[in-house]
Amino acid sequence: MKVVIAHESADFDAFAAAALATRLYEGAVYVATGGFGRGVRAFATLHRDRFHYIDVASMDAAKVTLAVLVDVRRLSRLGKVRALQERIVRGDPSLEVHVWDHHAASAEDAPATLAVVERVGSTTTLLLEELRARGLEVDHVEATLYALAIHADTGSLTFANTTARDASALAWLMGRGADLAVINRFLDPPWSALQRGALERALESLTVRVLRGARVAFVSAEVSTQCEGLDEVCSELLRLSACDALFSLWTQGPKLRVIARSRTGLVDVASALEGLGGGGHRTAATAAVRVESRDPSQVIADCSTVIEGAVLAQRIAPLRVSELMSSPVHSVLPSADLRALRESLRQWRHSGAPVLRERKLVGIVCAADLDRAEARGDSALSAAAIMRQPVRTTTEDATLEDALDAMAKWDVGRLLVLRGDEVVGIVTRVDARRALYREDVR
Ligand SMILES: [Mn+2]
Repeated sequence: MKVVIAHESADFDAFAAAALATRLYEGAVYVATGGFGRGVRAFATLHRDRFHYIDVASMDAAKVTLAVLVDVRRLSRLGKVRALQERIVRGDPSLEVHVWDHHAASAEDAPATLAVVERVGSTTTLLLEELRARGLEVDHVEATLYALAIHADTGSLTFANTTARDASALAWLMGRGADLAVINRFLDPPWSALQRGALERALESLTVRVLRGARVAFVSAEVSTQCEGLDEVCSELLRLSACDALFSLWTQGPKLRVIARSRTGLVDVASALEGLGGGGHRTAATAAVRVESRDPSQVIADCSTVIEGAVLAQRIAPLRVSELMSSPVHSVLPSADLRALRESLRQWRHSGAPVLRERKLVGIVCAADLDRAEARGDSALSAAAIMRQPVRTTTEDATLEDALDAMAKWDVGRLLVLRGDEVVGIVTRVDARRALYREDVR
């Protein structure tokens, strides 16, 4: 017997990769080992005659000769396959193990006879490349599932893990008739009343702490055991909180489920949940804690303390204005005449300069204003006559985000950096852009 196994609570990438594997391995059957995610189950039910799977109870682990693991190789995520897992771990010579995966390596990865592991956005991309290399085709229903998987795992090609290979695979599938209406229906299904209730109660509990310069939100609420899709609720809460990271703690039956999201990866939420036995990615992680006979609010308080301690132990270092700014700053006196001003800007190769009177910032002049003054024939004027006010300023310990917000808010491309009254630097749109595009900063 040849089996395909994806991870438990299979997402679209796992489900699609399993479907692809059954095409690449003739006679292999997908064994659903640990349930499906919210949208996946609805899709799987509707397409069961197209994308077959059997329940784990129908698999005789002793008879398996080939196990193809897709979108997973961490043994603890295989689901309810203890007997098969035991054969994998002991390296049973009568069992071949093939792995197709895109996750980071872990200490508990299954030993494999063949492993195709690459850091692309979705495992579906890897298997689809193999299918195409063999000259095989897909119809519009298959194309829809595989496209759905790539959309789901790459955030429609916007997540940091996305590669050009995922985009090519998606383009190919669109050419094969991947149906956008069906994709949209399953990719972002409407929320249930339980999810909306969870969101509302969690929002009421929202608290924000500044930990090592990062804004970290905590929410907690009790939810019914019927409530699915708390991961979506958590992502929405992060967006609404406008924080760098959010930890949501849900009392659900006998368990406390912790779901965390990090907006930019500044806070590593996977490592923050390690102390609770959880894990995941830098930007998305989960943990489950048994509440048992303890007071749930005490468990929430204890877990929050563990998380906060773990975040404080991280080397979180948002980029500061002090690292971006140019210093010292060339400045001009209010009395500088325009010809001297132009000559200075040319020499410094700057398009503007602050105007200082007795070392106090009184205005800013820029080449464009100089051009206008000269065009009007006002070249006899001084810097004081054409300088602009107020001058927009920031401080050395402001973050890149603060600087970007300030530039956008005031529609300026330069911020003078002040320490008390003293001008200690200047940060420009070019500096900010260089940091944003991660060119030679640090
Ligand atoms: Mn995946």
